[in-house]
Amino acid sequence: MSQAGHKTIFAIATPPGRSAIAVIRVSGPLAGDVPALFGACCPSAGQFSVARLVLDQRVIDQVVLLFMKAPFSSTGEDVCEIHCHGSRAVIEVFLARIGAEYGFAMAQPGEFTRRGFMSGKMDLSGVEGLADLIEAETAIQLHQAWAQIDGALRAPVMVWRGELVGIAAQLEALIDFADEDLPASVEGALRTSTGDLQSALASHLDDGGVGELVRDGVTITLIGPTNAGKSTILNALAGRSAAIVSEEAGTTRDIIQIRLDLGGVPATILDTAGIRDESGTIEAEGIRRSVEAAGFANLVLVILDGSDSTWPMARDKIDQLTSQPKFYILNKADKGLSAPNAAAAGEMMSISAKDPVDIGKLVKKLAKLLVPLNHADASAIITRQRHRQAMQEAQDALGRALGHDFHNAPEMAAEDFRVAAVALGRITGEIDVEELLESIFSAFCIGK
Ligand SMILES: Nc1nc2c(ncn2[C@@H]2O[C@H](COP(=O)(O)OP(=O)(O)OP(=O)(O)O)[C@@H](O)[C@H]2O)c(=O)[nH]1
Ligand SMILES: [Mg+2]
Repeated sequence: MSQAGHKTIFAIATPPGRSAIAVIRVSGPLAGDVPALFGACCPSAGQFSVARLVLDQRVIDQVVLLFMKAPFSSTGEDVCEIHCHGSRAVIEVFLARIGAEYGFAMAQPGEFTRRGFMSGKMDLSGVEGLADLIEAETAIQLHQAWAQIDGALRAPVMVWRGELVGIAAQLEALIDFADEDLPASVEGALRTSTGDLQSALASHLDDGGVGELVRDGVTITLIGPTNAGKSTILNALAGRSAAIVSEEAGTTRDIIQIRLDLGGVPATILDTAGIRDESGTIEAEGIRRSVEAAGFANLVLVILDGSDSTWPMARDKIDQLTSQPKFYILNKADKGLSAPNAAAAGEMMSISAKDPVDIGKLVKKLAKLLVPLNHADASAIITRQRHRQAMQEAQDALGRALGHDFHNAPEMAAEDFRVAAVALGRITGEIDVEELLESIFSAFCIGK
């Protein structure tokens, strides 16, 4: 893309505030002129230099300057970076001086990435991968983000799309020769290719949603009768005293939340008010919130006092409150398990919240329950709902295409192949890209 007509944009690329180093990034046709604004020479393309930047004959900072020539930069434009000391005053002076120069404008959030996308440096799934990388909290999230950036989804989608366009073109050619018979071998080959495509799409669609799970994280709500040990378990999982624990029933009222890395999947764990009948207004509101929190959890962890013989009744009561997937913990195993005959092995686990070994086992169990096939290993290529929708749309269109008579209605089949190709094109951003860009680019707000 030509650089002409573009403003040169600039922004601080590191988080605001004091830091050892801050980076000011400039991209556009005038990027190479920035060092001269401060009495320094621009380094050669692909090189760096150390320079004292001066304004009104006074040193502002000693910096490292980097220069990348179009198109060999992340935006595809000339890019100059100033690595300065992370002092508010230094940054302020640099930004003010650059902003005062004709042809320069402060970058909008995500504008560097947008320019990279527009210049063809990245496809839409790559831009999403970059946004995911910035948001990543666990190692598996970052591996998944890098797989996206490196084309784990883009590469197969481009191949499938190319094949679909090819099949549609062959069918369209037949429309002009309607009277001639389509040789059986050609139709057979087209149907086989379509079947192979369907299998490829199906194998990825049938991934148990693990990519979205790794990206979005999961919510686990602890719920149970008062005094069962919910807050004790939350604290043990957090490794700190996040919630008040006491032998008084009805201690927790508000929802308390912690974050946990569950085998690479980021999890939000919610501790809630204990469920009981006789309670005051405030506690009743707490209980209402508990049930509400259970309603949006990926997993409800029902905590019961296993040493109390009434736990089977308590379990039945909780079962009435929510229909979300549940797993049951019989806590206080150190005091001896009461009513052992009522325990169902598969969906229950007995622990002592005070035993770190048991807590370790619980973490493992949760990771297993929440990560389908236990393979949160960043191998899934579908990481967003929109990828899944587009691939499902393509899959449905292929099913319809195969239902047509290639001899008598090639145009109908060709149309369905085109619909499938368009659906896949949305994944990489070749089609319908504008409405998606704003939401994705809003992730790139660092330093704004
Ligand atoms: N012996 C034993 N005591 C436990 C265990 N877990 C919790 N407790 C004790 O049980 C009491 C209640 O624990 P909490 O964690 O406050 O229980 P809770 O379910 O959060 O209670 P509410 O917030 O009132 O609903 C405290 O005295 C804990 O020390 C356990 O595994 N073994
Ligand atoms: Mg509590």
